[in-house]
Amino acid sequence: MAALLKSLLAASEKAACIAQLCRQEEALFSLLIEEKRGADKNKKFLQDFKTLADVLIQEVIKHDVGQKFPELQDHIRGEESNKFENGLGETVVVQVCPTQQETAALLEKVLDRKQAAAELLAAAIHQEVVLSDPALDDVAVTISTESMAVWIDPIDSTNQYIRGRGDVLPVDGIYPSGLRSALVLIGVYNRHSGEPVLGIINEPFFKEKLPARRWQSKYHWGISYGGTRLSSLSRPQLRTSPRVVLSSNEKVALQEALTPLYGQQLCFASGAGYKMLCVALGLADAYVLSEGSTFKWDSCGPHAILLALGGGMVDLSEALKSWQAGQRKPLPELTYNKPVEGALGAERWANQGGLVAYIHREHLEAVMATLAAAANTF
Ligand code: 2IP
Ligand code: CA
Ligand code: CA
Repeated sequence: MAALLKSLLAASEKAACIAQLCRQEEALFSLLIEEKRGADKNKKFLQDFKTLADVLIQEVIKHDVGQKFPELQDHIRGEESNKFENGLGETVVVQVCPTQQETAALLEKVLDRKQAAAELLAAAIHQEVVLSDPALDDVAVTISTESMAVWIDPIDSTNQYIRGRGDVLPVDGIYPSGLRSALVLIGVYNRHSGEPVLGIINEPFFKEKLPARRWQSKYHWGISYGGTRLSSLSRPQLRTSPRVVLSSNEKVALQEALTPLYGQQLCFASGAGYKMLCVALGLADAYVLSEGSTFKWDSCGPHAILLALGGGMVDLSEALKSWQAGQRKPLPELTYNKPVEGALGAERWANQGGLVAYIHREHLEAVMATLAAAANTF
C-alpha cells in the first residue's frame, strides 16, 4: 500500500527526465534562464537562476501527485513561483494542461515561439512513467494523506546544473561540484506537527550513458511514519576516522572550530541536498552549515530519509542553545510547517539557524560538544 511513495517516485523520475532533456539540448537550455529578482532571490548568490526546467518540474510534480491525491493538491508547495517572463516581456503562468498539445501551445509562449523545443518538453511532461522496482511492492505502510503536505525543490544546486560539468571526479566518493550535485528533492511532512514523514532524492545525473551527454537517474527514498522506518538505503556504519562535508562557502571560523573533531577530514561540496545525501550514503558523518542559506524545500526530503535511517537534522543554533543549557535529549530537529516570523519572500521558509545533518546520535553529540567549546568564535 505504498501508493503515495510510488506516485512521488514516478513524479521524481519524470522530473529527472525533464532536467536531463533541458541539459541535453544546449540551444534549448540557453533560452531557459532568467535572473531571480527581489524578495525571491537567494541572498547567497549574486545571480540566482530561475529556470523554466525548475518551474516546469515543480508544476509537473504538483499536477501528477495532485491528480492521484486531490486532498494534497492545495498543500504541495515548492521553491518556484509558476510565473515566467519570456524574452518578449510577456508573463506566462506555467502549468500542465489537460492535453499535450495544449501544454505545448502554452510552452511555446514561454519559449519565444520556439515550437520544436515546446513540443519536446510537452512530450516529456505528458509521458507515462512506469516504475519497475519490485522492492516497492514490499512496502506495507499506508500514510494518511489528509494531514500531510509536500515541499519540492525541483532542482537543487541550480548553479552546478546551469554550469553543466559532467566530468568532475569524486574525492573519496564525494563530488565537490558538477552535475552530480544537481538533485530533485521531494519531502512530505505532517502539517500539524511539522515532522518529515517521507523523502525522495532523485539524482538525474547519476551516470553518463552512451551516446555522451545522455544520463541515467537514480532515486533514494525513506519513510519515517509512526513507528515505521523504511528506506531504499541501509544505515551506514559510523566511520573510524570521522569526516564532515561543508559548503565551499562555509565560514573559516566554523571550519577551524571543527578541526579538533575532524583534523584534515573536511570535505567540500556544492548543493545542500547533495551534502545531505552524502551523509545518508555514509560518505560523511555530518553536514554542518552555520548560515540560514537553506530552505524547507532543501531539507524536508533528505531529512525524512535520514530519520528513516536512524539519524536526523537539527537546527544548529537551537541545538547549541539546548546543549549549553544542559538539555541534550532530544536536540531540536528541524520542522517544516511554520514560516519565520516577520520574514518576506523565500526567507520565510529559510532554515534560519543553520543545521547539522547526521546519522549517528553519538556523532551529533561529538559535533555539538566540539562546537559548544568554540561557540563564540563563529
Ligand atoms: C541552493 C543550493 C546551493 C546551496 C544553497 C541552496 O539551492 O543547494 O548549492 O549552497 O544553500 O539553497 P551550497 O552549495 O553552498 O551548499 P538552489 O540551487 O535550489 O538555489
Ligand atoms: Ca535548493
Ligand atoms: Ca532549486
